[in-house]
Amino acid sequence: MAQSTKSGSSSLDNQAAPAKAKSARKGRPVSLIYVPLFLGGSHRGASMGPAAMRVAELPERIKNFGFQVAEEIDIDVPHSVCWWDTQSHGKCIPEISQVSEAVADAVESALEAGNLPITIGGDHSLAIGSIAGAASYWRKRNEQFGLMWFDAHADINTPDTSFSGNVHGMPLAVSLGKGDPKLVELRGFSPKIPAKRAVLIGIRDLDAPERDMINQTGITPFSMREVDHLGLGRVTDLALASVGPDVSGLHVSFDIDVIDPDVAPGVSTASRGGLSYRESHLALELLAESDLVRSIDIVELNPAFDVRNRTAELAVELILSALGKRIL
Ligand SMILES: [Mn+2]
Repeated sequence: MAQSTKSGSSSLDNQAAPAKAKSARKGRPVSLIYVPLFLGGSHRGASMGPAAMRVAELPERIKNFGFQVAEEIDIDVPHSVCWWDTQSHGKCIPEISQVSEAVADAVESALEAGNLPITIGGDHSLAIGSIAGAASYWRKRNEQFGLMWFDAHADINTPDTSFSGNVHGMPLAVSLGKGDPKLVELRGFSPKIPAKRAVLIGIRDLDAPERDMINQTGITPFSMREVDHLGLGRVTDLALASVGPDVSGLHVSFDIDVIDPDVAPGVSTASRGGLSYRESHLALELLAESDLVRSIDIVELNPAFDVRNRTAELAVELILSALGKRIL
């Protein structure tokens, strides 16, 4: 069974106070949820993502920025033989469903506690769980939330359309209510979010069935063409307008492969022509300024393809931008 182990804040509090610690910010305490999930992709190195983020001192950097790290949770991922099954149209679905339950529990509990859950991958199939947890939280309050999905890919395949059978190409479809019932029906309701409150940003590498699916579902896409044409600042403003004025919060699902591989080489499925270093920061700075970000995924870090951990260090910096770090 997928289990989670919690380490409370006490061990963190015992560390020496950093010399340059700023006064506490008014932001919510952070829950770090580490998910070394690799079962949704083709590259086992994604399982090392959470460790690389710790090597890049993620919790320390968050505390130095003035936020409390309320908890660090490690989600167990089974080392299943399913991963070698190349024939399946939906690889490891029972195992990913099990992990998704644990991720959903952790994210929902963090939100209930008034914390900001940041889920660290691991492959993008973990968003099935994190979005289920966030959706469950907002649903109980009868409030709406928006979904900002940053990715080179659309992740909107289903077992019927996928060429690879890899579930990390399916989590957006699942969240919109399409795909294997074991994933779609998590938490007993579907869809987790209506397409009109979800946007895709930075896409550039799509399968033909994914184009149909984008049209069919009505999700709002901002491809790299729009980013090039309008600039990422304008695209982010349009994305915020698109999810509607009545959302109480945002879930940000940030696939690091949305960034250009020259800047972020440590990902499993690199695609040229992505966001620049500054564009990736700007998007998260602007979302932080909206004051709506309530849950975050940072996914697809693959240290096996990284260069001296620089992609992990970039991912840590991006999290700080999402928490409100700015140039001035
Ligand atoms: Mn993705």
